[in-house]
Amino acid sequence: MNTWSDRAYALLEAECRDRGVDLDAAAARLAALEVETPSWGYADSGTRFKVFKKVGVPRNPFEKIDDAAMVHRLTGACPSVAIHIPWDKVDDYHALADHAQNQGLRIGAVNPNLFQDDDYMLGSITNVRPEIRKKAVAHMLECVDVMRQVGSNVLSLWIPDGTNYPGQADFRRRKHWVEECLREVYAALDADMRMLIEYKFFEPAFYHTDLADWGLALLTAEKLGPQAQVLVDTGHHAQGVNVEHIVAVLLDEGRLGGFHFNSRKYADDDLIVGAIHPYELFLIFCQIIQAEQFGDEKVAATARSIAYMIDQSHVIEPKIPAMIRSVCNIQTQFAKALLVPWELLRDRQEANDVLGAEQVVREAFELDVRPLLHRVREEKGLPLDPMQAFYESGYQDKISERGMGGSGW
Ligand code: PSV
Ligand code: MN
Repeated sequence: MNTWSDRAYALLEAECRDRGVDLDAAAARLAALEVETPSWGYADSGTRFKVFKKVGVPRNPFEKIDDAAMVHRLTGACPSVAIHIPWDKVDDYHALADHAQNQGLRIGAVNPNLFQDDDYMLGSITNVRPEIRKKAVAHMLECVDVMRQVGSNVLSLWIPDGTNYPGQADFRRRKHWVEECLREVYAALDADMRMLIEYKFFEPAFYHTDLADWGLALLTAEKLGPQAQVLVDTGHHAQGVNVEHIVAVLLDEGRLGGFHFNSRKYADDDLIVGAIHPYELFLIFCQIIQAEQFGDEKVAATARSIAYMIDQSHVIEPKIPAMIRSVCNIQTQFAKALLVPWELLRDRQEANDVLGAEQVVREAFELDVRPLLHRVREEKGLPLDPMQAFYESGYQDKISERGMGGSGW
């Protein structure tokens, strides 16, 4: 360790000792944290106004995996990559999985795409035309088959369906179609596969969406069975919604399956995780760590099986550094949540000490956890500063040879 880290670590150690927090246990849990990166985060993407083409962007799914592998080499925390079909459609999925494995990666969640086909303009699994609903189901079944070929056990579903105007469609009929179609897909899952259901209250539809919120996603998951769980995308809530409360409820019900992390200021902005509301991210992790450590068997098991995934689209940012920054920001807030003195917090809650309890949580957020991150990286033989290591690696120059404008939406 360098001298600054040594001094800062000693300070952190003293603070943890004072609060009765086990720093070694925190380091071990932090070292085990895995965050999945999305293949589409390495590709060209944009807003509805413009897709900016970039030099060095992957030209195919294999090159997206190369970039994801680079992020894993530098952070040691991203051993899997999510794919989106058909964006990542290839002739030979075994070859894609082998390519990942050769670089120390595995394929993670498989994401069907029900939002880019002309047929889906008025809905996919809620379309009033049965042949379109059938087509959407067939696509999801194709994705289950892809899962088998690449060795994935997470089917990650986002259903973009909704309406723009009152009267446009019948809510209850559509609700039945959602259940009917997803039941068919659920029935095709192998025993070790999970279906994660993502909700979003707006966009592309603006009057209503069929899976608008965690309540609807949970209701649907419960109707399907134990292999169905809810996925929380941090960008998919109205302003001011208490996401950590949703997380706590879903954990308690054993139905929190995964996250799509990103940051938002206004809507589903897909910015770098932790860039806009780091305290919210920390408070989400607080709920999870508390559930891991103090939840009953079901709750603790649910917390330990959460699929942590990033869902970002980089429009103006250089894509690989943006991903590394996101991973580091996740590690930072996760580390802080690991340092909350839970027993002290419980004492203050029992005493109805409002400000005392708030202080316990806030002070963990205010800790400087950089030396803890350094310790974990050093123990894993990783660069202490993955961003700096990327800039010094020459990788960006190497991928410039790919030229301008790779694969995008
Ligand atoms: C929808 O906004 C979403 O969050 C879903 O997860 C999609 O699969 C993803 O974005 C596409 O970028
Ligand atoms: Mn998402």
